[in-house]
Amino acid sequence: MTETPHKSGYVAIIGKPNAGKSTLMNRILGSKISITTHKAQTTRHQIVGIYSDDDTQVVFLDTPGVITPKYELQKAMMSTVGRARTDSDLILFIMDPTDSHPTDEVIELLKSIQKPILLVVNKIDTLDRAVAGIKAKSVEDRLRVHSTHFVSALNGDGINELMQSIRALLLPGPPFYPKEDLSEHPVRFFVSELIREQLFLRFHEEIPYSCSVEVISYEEDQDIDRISANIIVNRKSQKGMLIGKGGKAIKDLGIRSRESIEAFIGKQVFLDLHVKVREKWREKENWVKNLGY
Ligand SMILES: Nc1nc2c(ncn2[C@@H]2O[C@H](COP(=O)(O)OP(=O)(O)OP(=O)(O)O)[C@@H](O)[C@H]2O)c(=O)[nH]1
Ligand SMILES: [Mg+2]
Repeated sequence: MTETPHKSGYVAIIGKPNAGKSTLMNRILGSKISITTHKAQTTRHQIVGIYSDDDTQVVFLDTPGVITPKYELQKAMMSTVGRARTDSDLILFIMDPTDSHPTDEVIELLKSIQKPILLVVNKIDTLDRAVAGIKAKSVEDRLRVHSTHFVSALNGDGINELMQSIRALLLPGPPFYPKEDLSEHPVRFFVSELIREQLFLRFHEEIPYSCSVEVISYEEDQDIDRISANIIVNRKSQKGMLIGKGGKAIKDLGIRSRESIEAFIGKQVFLDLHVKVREKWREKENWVKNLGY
């Protein structure tokens, strides 16, 4: 019997905002590593998600949705996409066939790339396969793709087949991370992301896009982790909206965030939230850098 060699590689997940990139990565890993919401531009960083089995390790790079950047934060987000595109061995181009806006920016970003691009048509649970096929064709006509896959990141349809195709394209190589690792970010990072997820779920219009979350301290006690975090807003008027009447909004945000952090780390949490104003932080390069983007 010949032994199959161990394979490994980096796979970038790239696509428009809201296409389901983070949902897809979480589905493949079977674990919520990257936050997901119904709002566009949820993901702001490169989120590493590590898939391992006996003879494979795939390091997925989830990325922010591709847009034409308007302010410094978005510019930093697009540099992140560019880095993932460069650092990966192959690319998953995730598209949402129910999105009526063109995919021009993604095609532009990927058209000169000399590595395999797998077109992943997501959300097939929501529309007719033939319609999805027509949408896929419109991309295939403009971009050289290695293969096209129809999946539902939400219910898992087509995910095993997609993984088989990814595996087939990987080169023999050792694992980069211990096999039990799922990611590489510190707990503080996940905490700030889970708070940001609640901001996206609970606030509207400009608010979630104007906030950043900074974990100020993290103390581990035997039975409880004590976490203090600042929510940075872009304008003074947003502070009042975040706090709400009699502090109700921030209190509710704190409860929901604490619950999701507790579910993530499997331990009781005391969460202390404060709102800070950094006038126009999104537009200032030093602040954007300072806040970890
Ligand atoms: N019906 C359906 N909804 C999906 C599917 N995949 C993702 N979604 C939904 O699409 C929305 C966006 O999902 P995300 O995973 O946050 O999308 P994203 O591409 O990471 O978005 P950004 O981080 O903003 O670029 C969420 O409401 C998901 O639940 C799918 O296969 N079917
Ligand atoms: Mg995302």
